[in-house]
Amino acid sequence: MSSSTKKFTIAVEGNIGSGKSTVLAHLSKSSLCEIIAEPVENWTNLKGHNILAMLYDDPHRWGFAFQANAQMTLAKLHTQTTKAPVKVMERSIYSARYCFVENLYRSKILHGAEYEILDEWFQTLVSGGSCDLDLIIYLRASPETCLQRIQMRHRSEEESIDLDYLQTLHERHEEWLIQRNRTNNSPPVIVVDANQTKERVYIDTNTHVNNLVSC
Ligand code: DCP
Repeated sequence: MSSSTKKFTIAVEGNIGSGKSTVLAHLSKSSLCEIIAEPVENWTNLKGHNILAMLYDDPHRWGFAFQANAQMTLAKLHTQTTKAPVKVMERSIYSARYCFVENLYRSKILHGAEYEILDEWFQTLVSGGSCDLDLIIYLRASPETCLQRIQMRHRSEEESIDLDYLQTLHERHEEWLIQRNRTNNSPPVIVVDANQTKERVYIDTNTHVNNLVSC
């Protein structure tokens, strides 16, 4: 396939509040990119149930159900085709597994049996190759910066998020994307300093998308 017709899939990853949505809104202006937004609307209104709020209210009760649903909705988005050369996803099934499921398990919120069920499901969903990525752009921000941004945007479900939670999620992202503890079939990772102004983050991200398409 020539470079002009080849298609690419990128996932934009990073902690809660790292700025993924604003980067995606910016990339949506490029004719190269088609954006697949994270299904937060599905999570705040699953046939009338706000499972994101339920998760934060009672993570022991709802952690498994929330993550099972997140895995399924993300797996569907991975199979979605696009016309533009670059499909840009907000998060992926991989961060659901390696950051959120892992974090809930290590915090003893998910039971070992629930963790194994989610993992087996995950392995099955990714085994066929339909969730493969060509590149991950990691918006790397300090947990303190993320907390400030979360507090500024006032998403009502997220009022209970504190620095400790963001710190542990940050560690999961670092293990996965910097220490590369999950090496099997991992795509290249580009790190963007997301503590910078959003204008600088846009410039850096655009450069990486253009480089991917032109190489
Ligand atoms: N979430 C979760 N488990 C997942 C995925 C997301 O608990 N597998 C939660 C964390 C947040 C909300 O869903 O409360 C959305 O988180 P994201 O970081 O995916 O999206 P944001 O909109 O917060 O990202 P950003 O602020 O970077 O735009």
